[in-house]
Amino acid sequence: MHNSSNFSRRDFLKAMGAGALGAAAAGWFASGLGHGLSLPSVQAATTTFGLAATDGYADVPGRPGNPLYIFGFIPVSPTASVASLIATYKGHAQTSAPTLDFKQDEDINITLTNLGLVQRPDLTDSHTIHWHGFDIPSPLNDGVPEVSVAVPIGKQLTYFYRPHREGTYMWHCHFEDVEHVQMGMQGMVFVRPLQDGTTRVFDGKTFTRFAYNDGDGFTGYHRQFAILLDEFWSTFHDHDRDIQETIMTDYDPEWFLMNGRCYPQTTLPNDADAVAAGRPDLRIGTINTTLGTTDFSLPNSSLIQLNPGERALLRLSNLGYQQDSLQLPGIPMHVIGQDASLLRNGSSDTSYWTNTLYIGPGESRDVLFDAPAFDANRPSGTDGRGAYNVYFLKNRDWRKLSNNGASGPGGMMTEVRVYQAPLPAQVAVNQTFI
Ligand SMILES: [Cu+2]
Repeated sequence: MHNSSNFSRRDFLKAMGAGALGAAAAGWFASGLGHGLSLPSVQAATTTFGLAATDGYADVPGRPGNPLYIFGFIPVSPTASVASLIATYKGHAQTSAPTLDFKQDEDINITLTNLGLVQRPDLTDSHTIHWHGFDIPSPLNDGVPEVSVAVPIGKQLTYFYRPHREGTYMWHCHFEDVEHVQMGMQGMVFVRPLQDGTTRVFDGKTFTRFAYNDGDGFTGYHRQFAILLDEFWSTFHDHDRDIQETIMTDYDPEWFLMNGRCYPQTTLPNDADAVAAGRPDLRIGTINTTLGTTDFSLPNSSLIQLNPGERALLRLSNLGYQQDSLQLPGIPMHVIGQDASLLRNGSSDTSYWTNTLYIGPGESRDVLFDAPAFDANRPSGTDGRGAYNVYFLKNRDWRKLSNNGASGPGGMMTEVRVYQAPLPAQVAVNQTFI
């Protein structure tokens, strides 16, 4: 902790207006529904919600019976006591973290509670929330512990935000950040533009939702999907479990992730247990070997479900330590945003069409693409929504399409499914229909 002697944490909370907590609507979580929170249908002017930080385990394909030790953030009630949160959630981490979806100029209160670690009671690390790429007026809310404060075990801190710039970002813990990010303390955050809710016609399509305040519907979309790219390196996770040091320059990850999962986990629904989906070999509900419980430790789907002709917005961020290149064979990609900036300014349009998208660590991209017509002659599949055509959004590096040498395709890949029968309207980002 870096508390100064004349400004206590209590003063800080008072200054942040923590007394208003609980008076406003709950946050709009894209996922984590299995933890008991529901999706409110209305965005309030002030959004208040809670996150808890702890450890847990995640099953990864190609390593049966030996889940990876992880750290993570889970969505919790912002008004629950520390004691009740510890009793309920300690040791039940998830990764990736809940996707945070806000509107421009909205006030946001996030209460972070540090529950401590079950597997490593000796490790007394604090945690923080860092919104990567944002202009933050006060370092107190930026989560860099060396220049502000962090949350010790058993304590709570309320962060305050009012994001003024729309776009796609990412967030993570900044305490021992190379370690905590690799261990799983990372997620997507994006800011929807004030233009949302207005109607624009562009390219002959009618839009009410947009990636940016573009003025004319240039960034309009019908469905949006936020996908966080990352890698898992077993050495780091095993060493953290076993109280050993790791030499980070030996970084050699075996799992390449979208929203914390490897293909084909990536195509399973949000929060679903793969056992229930008929694929017990792909458990995303993990047996917690320490607590003897089942955790939904990989809750966030990357499945992209579309109706023919719909325009999709892909919000991509990379919090791994390697550059990635993504391809979507059969569908051209229009890159309209980079690092939360619209690639157009007046008559200067630097957006581009590509079949290979490059994205480095700490970077984000906004990509639009149109779902093709349904074609009964294309290779297809069938799920609970009926027949679909499948397109693969995948890393172009074949070494990142494997799950630690297990047979079959794996790694950083997901499916774009274009359905014959109409899907319901999308209410939440990354919503899955089963
Ligand atoms: Cu942390």
